[in-house]
Amino acid sequence: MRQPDAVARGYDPAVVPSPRTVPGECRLPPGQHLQRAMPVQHYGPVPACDPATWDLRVSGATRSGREHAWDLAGFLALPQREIIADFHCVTKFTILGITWTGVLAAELLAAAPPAGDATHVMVLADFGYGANLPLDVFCADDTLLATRREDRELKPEQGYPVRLVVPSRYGWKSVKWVRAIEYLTSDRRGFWEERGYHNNADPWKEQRYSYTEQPGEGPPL
Ligand SMILES: Nc1nc2c(c(=O)[nH]1)N[C@H]1C(S)=C(S)[C@@H](COP(=O)(O)O)O[C@H]1N2
Ligand SMILES: [Mo]
Repeated sequence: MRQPDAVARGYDPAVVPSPRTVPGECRLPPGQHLQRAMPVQHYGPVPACDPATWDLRVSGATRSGREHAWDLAGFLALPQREIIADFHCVTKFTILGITWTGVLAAELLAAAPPAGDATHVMVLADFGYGANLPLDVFCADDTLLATRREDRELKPEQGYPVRLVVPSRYGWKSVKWVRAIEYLTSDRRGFWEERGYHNNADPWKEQRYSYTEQPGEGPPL
C-alpha cells in the first residue's frame, strides 16, 4: 500500500537518503552492527488479542480531562501513513529500511489533545510493559502507531494489532501491543528505563545505560 502521501524515512538508497544522514555518510549509529532480518525480541509472553474487545485508551493529562478510547475499527479508520525507517536495538543490531504502515502518533495526539502542561507520554502495553517519551518525540513525523510491516498485518509476536515505532530511539521504546497512552505532566520511567537503560535512548548519542545519564536527562532512579 504505497500511498501518494507516503513519507519516506530513509531507505531506498537509490531514491531516498536517510533523514538522519547525508548520502555517503554512515547510517549505522555508534556501536551498532548491521543485521538483515528482524529478530523477535520482547520480555514476557505474547498477549492474546480479541479484536472485538480491544481498545486503545488515551488518559492522564488530556485537555478535556476525560479519557479517549478507540476500538480497533475506529483506530483503523484514522488516516494511514507509511514510513520507511531504520531500527536500532540496544543489544547492538540495526535493521535498515523497514516499511511500516499505521497512524502517525501526532495524528492521535491531535484527535486526543493533551493539556497545556503535559510534557511526556507513557506508552503502555499488556503485562505492565511501557516506555516513556517526551511529547515532541512522540509527535515527531516518523513516530508511528503501526498496524502493518512490509505491507502485511503485524503478526502476534510483532505487536498485533498496534505497535509503536520510534525510529529516533533504541528499539525498546517501540512498544508492541500498545493498549494505552498516558499524558504526563512530569517525566516517569518506563519498564526498561527503570531497569538500567537510558531514559532518553538516542542511538546517535549511544545513550544505552542509565549510568551514563547526565543531570536532567531523566527522573531520579
Ligand atoms: N510490549 C513490548 N514491546 C516491546 C518489547 C517488549 O518486551 N514488550 N521489546 C522491545 C525491544 S527491546 C525490541 S528490540 C523490539 C523488537 O521488535 P520485534 O520483536 O518486532 O523485532 O520491540 C520492543 N517492544
Ligand atoms: Mo531491543
